[in-house]
Amino acid sequence: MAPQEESKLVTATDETTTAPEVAEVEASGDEEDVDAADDANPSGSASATKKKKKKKSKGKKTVSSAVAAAAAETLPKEVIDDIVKQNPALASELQGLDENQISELVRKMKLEEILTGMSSGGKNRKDMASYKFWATQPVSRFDEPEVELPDGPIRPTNPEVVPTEGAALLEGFEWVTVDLMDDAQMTEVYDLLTGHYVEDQEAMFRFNYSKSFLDWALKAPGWLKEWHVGVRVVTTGKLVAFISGIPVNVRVRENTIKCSEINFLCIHKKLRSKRLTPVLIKEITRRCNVEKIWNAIYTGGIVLPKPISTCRYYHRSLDWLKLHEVGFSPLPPNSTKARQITRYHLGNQTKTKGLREMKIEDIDAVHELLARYLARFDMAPIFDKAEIEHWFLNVDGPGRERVIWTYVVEDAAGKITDMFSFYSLESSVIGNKKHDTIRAAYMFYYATESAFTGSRKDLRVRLNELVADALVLAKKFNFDVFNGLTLMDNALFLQEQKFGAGDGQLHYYLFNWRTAHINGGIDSKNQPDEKNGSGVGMVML
Ligand code: MYA
Repeated sequence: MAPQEESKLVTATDETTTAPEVAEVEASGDEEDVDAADDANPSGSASATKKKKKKKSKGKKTVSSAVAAAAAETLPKEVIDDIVKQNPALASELQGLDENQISELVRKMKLEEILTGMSSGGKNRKDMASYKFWATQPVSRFDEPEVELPDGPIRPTNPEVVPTEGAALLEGFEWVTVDLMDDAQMTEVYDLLTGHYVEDQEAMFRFNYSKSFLDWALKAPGWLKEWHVGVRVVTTGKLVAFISGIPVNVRVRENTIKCSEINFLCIHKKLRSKRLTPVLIKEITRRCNVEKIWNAIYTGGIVLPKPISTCRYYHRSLDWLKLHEVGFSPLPPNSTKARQITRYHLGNQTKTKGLREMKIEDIDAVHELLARYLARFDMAPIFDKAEIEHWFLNVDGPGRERVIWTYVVEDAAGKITDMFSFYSLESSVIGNKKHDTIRAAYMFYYATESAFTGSRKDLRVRLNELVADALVLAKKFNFDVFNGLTLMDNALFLQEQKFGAGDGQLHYYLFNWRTAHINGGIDSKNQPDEKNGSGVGMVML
């Protein structure tokens, strides 16, 4: 699982911020040991160009044809203006074009293109060849013919040709397998990510995954030490790059694929734009292939060839004033601080009868309920019981910070009818005098019998009850904001529970697996798609 890219509220309406995206910022601090590596160029060509990819997608299959047709042909001008306004990624791509050019471009775009900020024929248009590395990889392409191919691998696999050793790195660097059972090495990964991992576009916030979080995320059942890959400077031993995988079974429509879930790709700021990323990706691919794993799932805030789905970030303020003070939540022009604080006020009591924390005895029931619930989506993990225990039950211990909160609802007959969970992920606030962190709770998995016993309206009502309680609990545990995406059935509660749109999107990718585009839960106006929901049932950390 892997969520990516810091997002913050957008200003359009009463409640919003701006969204997360990969930001490559100037190198800062912590530089002494990597200076020797300044000229490192592991793949032979260095490009210092600051790139932000927004590409044309020629998806062979698109989302609901009605919506796509509307987006492509029939949108009136005011709707087009609205689409551009609601979608910061697209707006930034269209800067500098006149009104007619914008209308023309947006009319020609498919929904999935609008959502990723990719325009068909605009100034951002780039062909596949411009992705020097990704054009060589077994991933779906933007320039594929619009014919429907069956789901399946893109490239045949051949265990005979898997190299037994990693490709040579440039002199001065070496591959290492990071031993995360060793606290000192875990601290090195933590330090690298804390200083150099994902930031928002304006470099105001940076994800700060705690060591407890990394322990949880990187030691999931079946984890392999060899999939925790590092690059060190030979002379100093300094860890300057990292990429990881964990094993996961993912169902994509009717196929279940044994995958690695790739996450925490990070390169020290002093080593950016030196083409080290392709080398890291090839090495983790090799190590997966050694284990006979030929497919992967990953997410990112940037557009690469080619998203199978795109979700949008939403944020529910819990401590509006703090979020405002750090620049996360702007004050809407038609509001006051006092009104904003009142708007986001929450009581301190949950309301759902039978709600309690999940216990070890609930594993079977949660496993069964969640499996049925996730079967409703086009793409979802297939968890076994060990994974349910790992992902949902909090592990206490000396020096461990709490990462996961899971609640179940037990009815009068002792049956588990609902469950929900959220995890904790702090962000460092960069350069703010008053606050140095934001404590964010992220919506994780949930499930409810209401999906099977009633109408979509009943499901909506139940999810709103559950999420209202989740917000109360998150507030009680001192979180400042509750984040979610437009995946699963989130479109049914985001607006009612006062989540505001973020300025970030999360793109989902599959390596070596072809499938049609999956609905990310946003409609042609980049708003939660209450009617169709999302086909994404996979939450990435
Ligand atoms: S997403 C989180 C990514 N991490 C960050 O954003 C942290 C902060 N940023 C950094 O550390 C660097 O900026 C990174 C790029 C490392 C992101 N995913 O080395 P370069 C391509 C994939 O000169 P840098 C996560 O963890 C780019 O298009 N590719 O670039 C999931 C270009 O290729 P092309 C990316 O800026 C990771 C090339 O790299 C990404 O110095 C999933 C340039 O390399 C990205 N996020 O460093 C990885 N960013 O020429 C894929 C840039 O083609 C896994 N690039 O355009 C694939 C499956 C593998 C396993 C398969 C098993 C079978």
